[in-house]
Amino acid sequence: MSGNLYESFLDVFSANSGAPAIELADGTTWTYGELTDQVGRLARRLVEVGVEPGDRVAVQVEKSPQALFTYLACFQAGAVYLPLNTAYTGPEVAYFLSDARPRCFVCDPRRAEELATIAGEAGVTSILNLDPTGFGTLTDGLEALAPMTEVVERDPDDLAAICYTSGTTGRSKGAMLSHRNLESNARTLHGTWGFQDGDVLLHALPLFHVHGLFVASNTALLNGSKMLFLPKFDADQVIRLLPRARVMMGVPTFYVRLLERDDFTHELVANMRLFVSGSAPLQPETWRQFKERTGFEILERYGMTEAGMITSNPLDAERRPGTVGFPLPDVQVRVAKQDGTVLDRDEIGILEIKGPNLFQGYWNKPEKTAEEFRPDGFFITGDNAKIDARGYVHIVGRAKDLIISGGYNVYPKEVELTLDAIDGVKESAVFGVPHKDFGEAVTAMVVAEAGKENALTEKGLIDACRTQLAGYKTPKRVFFADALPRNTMGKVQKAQLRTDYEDTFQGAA
Ligand code: MCA
Ligand code: AMP
Repeated sequence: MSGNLYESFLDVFSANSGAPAIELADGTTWTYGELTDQVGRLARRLVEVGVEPGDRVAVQVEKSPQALFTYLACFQAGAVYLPLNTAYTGPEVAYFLSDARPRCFVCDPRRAEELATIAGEAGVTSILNLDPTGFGTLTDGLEALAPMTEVVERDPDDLAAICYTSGTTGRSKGAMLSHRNLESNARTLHGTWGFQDGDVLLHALPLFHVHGLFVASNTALLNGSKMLFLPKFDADQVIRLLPRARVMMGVPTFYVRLLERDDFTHELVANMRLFVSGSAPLQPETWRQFKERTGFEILERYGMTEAGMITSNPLDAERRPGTVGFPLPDVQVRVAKQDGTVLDRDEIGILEIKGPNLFQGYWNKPEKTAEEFRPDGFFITGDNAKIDARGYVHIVGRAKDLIISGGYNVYPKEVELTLDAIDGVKESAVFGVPHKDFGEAVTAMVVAEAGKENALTEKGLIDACRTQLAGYKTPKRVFFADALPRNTMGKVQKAQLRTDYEDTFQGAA
């Protein structure tokens, strides 16, 4: 057996071939046998269009069973899966494709014309498409293809996926994840969260980030579980399906939105076993309200694209709100100062981590990779943390200048560069302020060039950003000032801006 993660999945799939793998809201179901067949045909299609082992396959499509099959087909064909958020605009996609140089790009047919030009310019030789209902040039004529039955041999350290994560400099970096990284994390989570026969996962997360793909899907696949598959989070649909589910994973916004509903009740979740939250801090208040309403203690865990999951509150011991629990069994964590001095319990510093889940570095960026690792192999997460006397990890803030909105990361620098490039903008500062629904909301302060003050409007700047940036990165509000608040060193005082504008979205849903 090689190190290809798909071989491990196949063992489970063949043992469960008659069992349901995916069920859509309208009841359409694929068994594990049908899933295996579809994945084999898609792997054949990828090979047919010239994909070779180690080639990147970039995919920017809406969530569908076929999108999940394509992900698995990449593994079977020995390719490297490169998921892209469907919110990314043309200019953003252009950057990812020119950086990663994929052999094949699968896009949404509704954007095929725009994206085919971009992909062509980036040197992509095979451009296919897939719509939200599973049709497109990727799947055309699939039934006539013989399913690939073999799994391309891969070393455990070979790349399985590249996931882009934005960076402090404004440029996204491709985190390279190996088959070992994904497999170790999936097995660890499967065990730690007690996956068992009969578990049904309510899957409402997007498929193009670590949470929905490697955490939710991989654990369910390893368990041979059924996934109730929603194209996106929709409180009505979640409420309708919860009585048939056993496990749900979500970002805090999911839980905030459910609690707003009067029909989200104790009785509705009688069949549930586990609710997991992550990607952004879950407010202790939300945790308490959820427990009061349902009797369930949400299990909060912590992770990042570069390492998958790192810590988790326990399944069978006390889950502590406001903490992210203990390091996963095969993961080491420590808290250190900027200079690398390791700190004691209860002292606040930057969390550093090491384990089989830790990525192989940033694609094409060896210097950036080197900067973020200690000589003994620990990775510097950029999250401020402390480990308390009982060993629970608390994330207490971020050393990196990062906004997390509804579970999506936004690096202010990228938004500032976009604003600064707009005619009439002298400079800008982008910061996050509290938002009831999204946790934090992207907000900007802009200084106009002399004489151009009247040419700039809030709406004009937001619209201009939207042509360049994904919607979730686009500022929800823009304020104007004569100068940015700076300290004596000339550094923009973002903490000051966050405090000054903290009430901007008060009451916003
Ligand atoms: C959508 N919009 C947002 C967000 N999502 N604005 C700010 N933050 C967001 N997260 C904007 C759109 O641009 C649009 O704006 C408007 O909201 C409606 O869009 P729609 O897609 O209908 O929004 P929604 O359905 O309400 O989506 C909110 C959501 C979604 C359900 C919270 O964003 C979501 O599923 N988030 C999950 C993210 C995730 O999976 N993160 C994991 C990353 P306009 O109308 O103005 O254009 S992995 C990770 O972080 C690590 C590894 C970890 O630990 O998990
Ligand atoms: P990403 O770059 O999308 O992988 O996001 C990773 C970042 O999300 C981490 O570095 C943390 O800042 C944040 N994060 C993930 N889970 C949690 C959590 N449970 N509590 C606080 N922050 C979290």
